[in-house]
Amino acid sequence: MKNKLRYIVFLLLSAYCLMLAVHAQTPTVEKIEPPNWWAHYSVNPVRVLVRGKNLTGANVVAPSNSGLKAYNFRTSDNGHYLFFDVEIGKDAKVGKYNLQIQTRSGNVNAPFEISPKIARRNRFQGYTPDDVIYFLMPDRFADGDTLNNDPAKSKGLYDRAKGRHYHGGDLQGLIDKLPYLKSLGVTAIWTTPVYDNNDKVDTKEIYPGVPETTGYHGYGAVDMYA
Ligand SMILES: [Ca+2]
Ligand SMILES: [Ca+2]
Repeated sequence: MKNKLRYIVFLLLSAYCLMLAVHAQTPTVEKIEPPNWWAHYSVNPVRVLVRGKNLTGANVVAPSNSGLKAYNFRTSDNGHYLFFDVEIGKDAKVGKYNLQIQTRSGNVNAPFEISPKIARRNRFQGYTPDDVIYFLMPDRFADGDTLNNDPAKSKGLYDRAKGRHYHGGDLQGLIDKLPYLKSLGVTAIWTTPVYDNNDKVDTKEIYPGVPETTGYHGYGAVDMYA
């Protein structure tokens, strides 16, 4: 009787351990980039990157009614990155869909949206040799909104006493100064990147006498779609 009880406990423990092992390998999704693409866009298919865990050997299946097709799956050796192409069919309808990521240890959904085509008229304009281009760094050009100077998620990176910390400039400042730029004869503006940059102090890009820098210049993007 005692042996039988031991055997049952052993079986239960084994089953529990197996369950934990399978659960530990279940794929997860942290981020999908880009999170959307446009119907009838000239760039098609679009290359998509999923960041997550346990993505090794993944296939991606698009919903049958979506008009989307996923193929060319490739994962990094550590299973944290999955690349694939999404083709948006001519009949694909605008809307929010779930792409199902399938691995041998389980499935997980990644949201993906088809957005309406954006009209070109009055939205996009190139430049010519006749343009006068003004290059500026938004953080250093003009502070049009002091409320955004020291965001909670990157507290302390704003410090006007430090040469390579954020100084508070923003797009509102640039908008406020458009009449000034126009008065100079400027017809086009080139800014340094305005993507979300690292929320921590940069201890790698350092200069003599400057032990800490930040992404105030915009060239340390961590999220192209924030
Ligand atoms: Ca500001
Ligand atoms: Ca940031």
